[in-house]
Order: sequence, then C-alpha cells, then structure tokens
Amino acid sequence: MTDTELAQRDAPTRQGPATSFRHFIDGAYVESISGRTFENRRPFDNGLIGHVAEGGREEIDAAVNAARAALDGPWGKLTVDDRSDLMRAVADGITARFDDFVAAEMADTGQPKSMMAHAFIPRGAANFKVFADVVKNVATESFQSPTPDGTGAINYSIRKPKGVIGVISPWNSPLLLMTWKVAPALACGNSVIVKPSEETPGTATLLGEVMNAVGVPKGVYNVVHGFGPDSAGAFLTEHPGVDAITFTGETRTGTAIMKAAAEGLRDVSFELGGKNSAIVFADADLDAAIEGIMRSVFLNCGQVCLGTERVLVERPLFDRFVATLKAKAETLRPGHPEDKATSFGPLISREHQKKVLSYYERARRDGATIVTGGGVPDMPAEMAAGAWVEPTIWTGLPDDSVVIHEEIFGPCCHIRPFDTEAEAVAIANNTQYGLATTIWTRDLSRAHRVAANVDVGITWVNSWFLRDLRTPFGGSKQSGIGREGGVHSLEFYTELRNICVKL
Ligand code: NAD
Ligand code: 6OD
Repeated sequence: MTDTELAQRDAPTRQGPATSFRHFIDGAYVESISGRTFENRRPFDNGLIGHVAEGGREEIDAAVNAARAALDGPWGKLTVDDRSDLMRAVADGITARFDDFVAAEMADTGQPKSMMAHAFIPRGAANFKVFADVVKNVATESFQSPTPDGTGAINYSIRKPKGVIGVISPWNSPLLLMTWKVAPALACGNSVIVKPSEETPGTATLLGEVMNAVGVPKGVYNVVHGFGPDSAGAFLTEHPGVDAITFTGETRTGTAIMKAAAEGLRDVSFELGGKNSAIVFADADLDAAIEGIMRSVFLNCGQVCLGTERVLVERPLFDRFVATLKAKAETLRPGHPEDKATSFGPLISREHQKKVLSYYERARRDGATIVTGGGVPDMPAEMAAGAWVEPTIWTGLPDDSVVIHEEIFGPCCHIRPFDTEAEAVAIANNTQYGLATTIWTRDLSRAHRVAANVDVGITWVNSWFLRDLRTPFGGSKQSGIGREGGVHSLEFYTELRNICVKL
C-alpha cells in the first residue's frame, strides 16, 4: 500500500455516531500514544461529534522529527515552481472535498452552512492559491559596493525557509485562520506542526487527507491535537526543534507563548485579541453603515477578532442609528446550521457562553441601557443545550466599564455618542488593543485623516472585513506582533541571507 492509500485507510471515519480525530504525523493518522482522548461537542445542541486524540510530548517529538526529516528529504529539494504547483493542488484538493470541509467546520462551530460555504471554506482554498503566486513573484535585493581596489563587489540576498514552524490556531474560523499560516509557511518551503484549537479539530484533521491525496511529501504537514497549558500547545512551543511559532488567539496566551519562545530565541508572529471600534459620522450612508456594522458585530456570533464591540456614533445620528441597528438585530434568526432560514449561530461552547453571559450581567450592573437582547434566546428543545446567547446592544455604559475595555468575543456592542472627530479618535484609541477599526463617512478627507490617527493595524472605510490577501495583516499595541499577508508573510516564514561577491 502507498502512504496515501494507508492514510486513506486510516483516515478518520465519518460513519456511526462518533468520529475519531487522530493526529496526523508523517503522512499518517495516528492514535493518542497515552490513550487519552477528549470529547468534541456540537455548539448548537451540545451533541457529541466524536473523540479527539490528546497529544503529549511524545506526539510532539514524533511530529518534530517528521517535520525535520521532510526538510532534509524531497520537500527541501523542491523548486519554488514545484512547491507553488503543489500549493495550487492543495487549494484544488480542498475545493474537491468542499462539502466535507463545510460539514466538518459546521459541526465544530455551529455556524450557518451558508457562511461556511460562501466565505470561510473558500478562503481556506484561496490562502493556498495566493501564496502559490506570492512566492513566485517576489524578487530579492541586490547592491553594488565599491571596493578600495576599484573592482567592486555585488551583494545579493536569497530567502531560505525558517525550518519547522509551530502553528497554533484558534476556534473562531478554524480552516481560514489555520491555512492563513500553513499556506505561506509551506509555500516558503517550511514544514509545519499544527496545534488546532481543542474546540475545532475537524478541518485541520481533514486537510491531512488532502495533503496526501495531492502528493505533499510526508512530514511536511503535521497535526497534533490537544489543549494549551501542560498539553500539546505548550509542548509544541517549548520544543527546541521548533524554529519559529505563529499564533492566533488571546493576548494572554500570546504572552505565555512568547515566554516559551524566548528559550532558544525563536521568532514569533502573533495575531491576538481586539476591542475594535466603529466610528460612524453623521454624514455616513446610514443603510451601508448599518449593514456593515450588523456584520461586524454579529457575524460568526460576534466571534471575529476584527469584529466591532464599540460603536461610536456622531450625536445627530445617534438615536436613529441605535433604533435602526436594534430593529435589524432583532431580525437575526438563531437556528440549526443547515436550516436556510438561520442567520445567527451559537457561541463556540457552553464555557464561552458562560463568559459572554457574565459580561451581559456586568453591563446590567454597570448601569447599561439594554437596547436589545441581554440573555439567552428560547430555542426548540432539541437545541436548548446549545451555547446560545442573544444578539445584544447596550447604550449608556460609563467609559470605565470593563464591558467597554475587555474583549468579550460575543454578539454584542455598546453604542456611544460623540461630538467631534478628535473625541471619536480619542475614544477609539482608549484601549490596550489595536487590531481593527471601521470608519463610516462620505467625507473622504476626514476618512483618510481619522484612519491615520486610529492606532490599529487594519482600518476599513465604508466597509468591513474586505480582505485583499496581499495586504499587511496584524495588530498594533496588544493585538499582535508582526504582519502576515502577501510579501509580509515572507518576512516571517523565510530568512534573508546576504551573499557578497568580490568582483
Ligand atoms: P486561545 O488563546 O484560548 O487559544 C488559541 C490556541 O492556543 C488554541 O489552540 C489553544 O489550545 C492554544 N493555547 C492555549 N494556551 C496555550 C499555551 N499556554 N501554549 C500554547 N498554546 C496554547 O484563543 P481562542 O479562545 O481559541 O480564540 C479566541 C481569541 O483569538 C480571541 O482573543 C480573538 O480575538 C483571538 N483572535 C485573533 C485574531 C487576529 O487575527 N488578531 C484572529 C482570530 C482570533
Ligand atoms: O482574513 C484573515 O486573514 C484573518 N486573519 C482574519 C481573522 C479573523 C479573525 O477572527
């Protein structure tokens, strides 16, 4: 049997009531060495999807060895063109298994099927296509240097892969966020060990089948499941055989990972939390602003790092804006992810539901006016055990409320009036985070001015989450370290080496 046939034979079974999610190491699906597994449950009804292998130090060792051997083997010898072709094949492989990816992500996240099918899964494939092109089209620099003997020298640089990359990803858009890192890492010639979120093991596992099917050499893409502290996540970041770590998740997890990476001076790229603002000026196209802010607050049940939790509205528009957003929010329909009428999914887990509801309670205690929501929706009995919360809008919170300063990561926002542009910018910047903002105005000079003054890595004007994958993506302040996207990803996933030739 070939490796691919073996891996296909060993692929996670999707028949019967429970699916197993095994590690994917050295091109094959493997059981938990310790025999420990944990449950994976559906957020919309808390039903069991299956059991996930829990990785420990031995699995991480095996994955690091496989990843290192891949670099020393055929993978390390491929030309850029060959790698680029393989990345395109991976993209096509995801598309060929589109329904399986949609089903896996939908089960793990509980979000509406339409959202998976139209946005998040196609983006997983697009990530591989974009970086297949990027690596083929980037030149390196060259300098001519004078020398005392007059003959001169030429300097030119070459890019080398960093080596074995640890990829630690979150649950809120699992395939998109994981491939946003895996695709450039592989396109640049690295090998990867992915530690997907314990909440969403599905698509990372499935991607192993695609890697084998299209002929990515074994050991290039590895997946080890598990948790963070004292588990696969921490063991991966602590492993001396991991050359660099790319992480998306909470800011405090980033702090722990950075400490681990300090040992051995390994490089990190961090995409972290946010408490993003939207700034709506009175001259904005109200319909467009409402439509954009509906998405930025409620898409993915508010679990988007770029999402808006603080809406600032110029006073003359304030009452109308609040009433219109309330009316729209009340049209959101929670329901089964496969139901076409569903426009609103659950939170990722009952644990996260508890956290979000604690902020709903805190807002009440801090004196918020609850414009809409604030609780748990009535769901049909078969979904009542799911992690549901209501879309929620507040006004009237004091500026020092934790609800305004801490990332909630739920379908909620506070709307606050402002009177001047300077005040809006000051409020927007009054946070430890600096990920994204969205500005709504018809005055383009003002839009450019405000965009330059809000301290965030990503600003949208009259839009939100419009992504060109060639652009720099990342956060300011405590929202991240480094930029990924287009050629910027090459800065992290490769090392530039200078070669000086005396003529
Ligand atoms: P999280 O930090 O709890 O977990 C993310 C990943 O890190 C998981 O795989 C987890 O198992 C792992 N992990 C946890 N502790 C670890 C440790 N000590 N060592 C190694 N790995 C560890 O984040 P989450 O709850 O999965 O995701 C939500 C968070 O991610 C939010 O804060 C959100 O803003 C952020 N996020 C940021 C971006 C961005 O681009 N800036 C994108 C998406 C999500
Ligand atoms: O679109 C992307 O590249 C990206 N990193 C999105 C992040 C979404 C956060 O939830």
